[in-house]
Amino acid sequence: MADDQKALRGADIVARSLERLGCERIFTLSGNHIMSLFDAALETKLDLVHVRHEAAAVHMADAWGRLTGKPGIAMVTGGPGHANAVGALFTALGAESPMVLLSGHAATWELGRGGFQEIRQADMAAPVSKASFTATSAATLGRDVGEAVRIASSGRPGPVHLSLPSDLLEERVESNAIVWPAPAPAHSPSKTGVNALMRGEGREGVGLSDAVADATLAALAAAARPIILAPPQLSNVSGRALLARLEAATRTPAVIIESPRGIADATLGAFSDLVPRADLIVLIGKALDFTTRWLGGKSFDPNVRLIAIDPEAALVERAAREMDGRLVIGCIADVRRAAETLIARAAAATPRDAAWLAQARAALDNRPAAWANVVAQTPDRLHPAEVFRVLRPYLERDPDTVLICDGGEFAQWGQSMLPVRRRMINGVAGSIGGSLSFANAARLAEPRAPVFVVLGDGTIGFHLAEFETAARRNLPFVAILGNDALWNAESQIQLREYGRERMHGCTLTPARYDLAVAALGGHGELVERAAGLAPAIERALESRKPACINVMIESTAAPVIRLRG
Ligand SMILES: Cc1ncc(C[n+]2csc(CCOP(=O)(O)OP(=O)(O)O)c2C)c(N)n1
Ligand SMILES: [Mg+2]
Repeated sequence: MADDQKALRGADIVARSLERLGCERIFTLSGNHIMSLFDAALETKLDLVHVRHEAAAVHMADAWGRLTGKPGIAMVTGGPGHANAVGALFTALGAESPMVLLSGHAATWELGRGGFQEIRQADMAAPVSKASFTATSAATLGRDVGEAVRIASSGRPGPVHLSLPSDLLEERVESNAIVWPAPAPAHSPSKTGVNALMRGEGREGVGLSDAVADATLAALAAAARPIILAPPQLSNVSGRALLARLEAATRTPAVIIESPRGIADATLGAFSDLVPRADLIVLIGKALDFTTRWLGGKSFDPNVRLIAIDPEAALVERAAREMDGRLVIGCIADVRRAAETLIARAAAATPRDAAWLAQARAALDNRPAAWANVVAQTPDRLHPAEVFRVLRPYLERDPDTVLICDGGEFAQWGQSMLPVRRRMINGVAGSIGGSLSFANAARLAEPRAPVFVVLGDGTIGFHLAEFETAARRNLPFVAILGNDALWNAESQIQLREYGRERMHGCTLTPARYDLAVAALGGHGELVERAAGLAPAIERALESRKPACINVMIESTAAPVIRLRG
């Protein structure tokens, strides 16, 4: 029956609004408060991908947003389901990932009366969301969903939470009273709706004026050793391509800061040794924060100057405060539009000498020669470098391969030694555990090219059951598990800070995760020698199942790459 002939439930309005906004699938886990939404989805083309923990649904929506650029949608039940989901929003927030968490919620008439699973959900999600709100009327549910999707992908992208009280989902609304969402924009939107300053301008996002672009280019030209730092939101294929064009146009190294290790990210080679020589830093959408060490300490020249271009006025103001007179230009602008303007205006400028850029690229590409030959000193164990030397050619076979790296010491080796074209890492949040969910979402977004995951044995325990989701949904990927029977990253801190005799609370058993994965319907391999790894990868790929290669590794600290010494 057509929409205009029959009153619709609030749940139908939500489901149809998502469809109108171009959403294809929802990552979810069932619960009393959202069964009306499961029912409503039957009347749409929406694919419900249901998972084994609410945090996994959020991680999948996060990965979907990062990979496709379109907001990923997670849907969980109220109370405990919402509480489980909230923790994972922290990762999406750090990664600047466009995604929406829809949470079921106690009925409005129950609120304040001790309703079933009643809790202040919007308050709970607020610190880890870009916006967090609760629907208040059935008729406007569609507009609320539209607003959530719009905010998630505007300005600095990020997670948005919307709670949906169960009575509003059940309520019927006459078709002429329904407020549908505005249709999704044709391009990735660049508007910055959460910023009051920009709302005031009444424009679809803010570009960089020619005058500010030219002043920025002039400052770059006058600097001897400038560096451009870019945000996680550019770490996808289109963002990296844009940044490469900006680097070429300005002949200035342009680097994404997407790891909690910041400028010392092992992906960036010996970059941290180059940074103290910089005399001008241009932050284009990158927050001045711990990852950039606030441009202070030994990592930076005390006279280094800053240009801050950011979609959020508050971050430009923060940069001005932190820099105490050394902020030479501060400007509110959309990141991609600003980069495009700089590229266009740079064409008219005299190109700077390419020597500094060449030095910077050499530092970024720097990897110790010893890594080509290093082998484990322990029998029946592999050194992480041995693992990634074997894995690398498999990644390079197909340019569309997706690489997912979790946190921990083993995964840092992977981040450092494997190519980055289409890669997701845990990100600035520094949280571990999302990678198996990322892999499931990546496989749904990329049905053909291989998906590889690199993670540690501590981390795999967070969402091991997602192998069941993968097997049930027929989502093959290959997880390379570095098993050192240790939470090694934390163990390394104990060794460094408190001494060998005070190391405790971080050991695990060399558990057979490969057998667990096989029991969940996947493919498992145990590898104890380097020669066994390539055949195991071949068999894992051939199995066309979600696979876990449990590689017994020597416990090794994360790599540190220096230009000297
Ligand atoms: C959600 C979350 N919990 C805890 C930590 C702290 N943490 C970071 S790395 C790590 C150890 C990871 O161990 P494993 O996965 O085995 O990797 P390894 O370091 O041993 O290679 C821990 C506990 C974190 N970053 N995020
Ligand atoms: Mg470990």
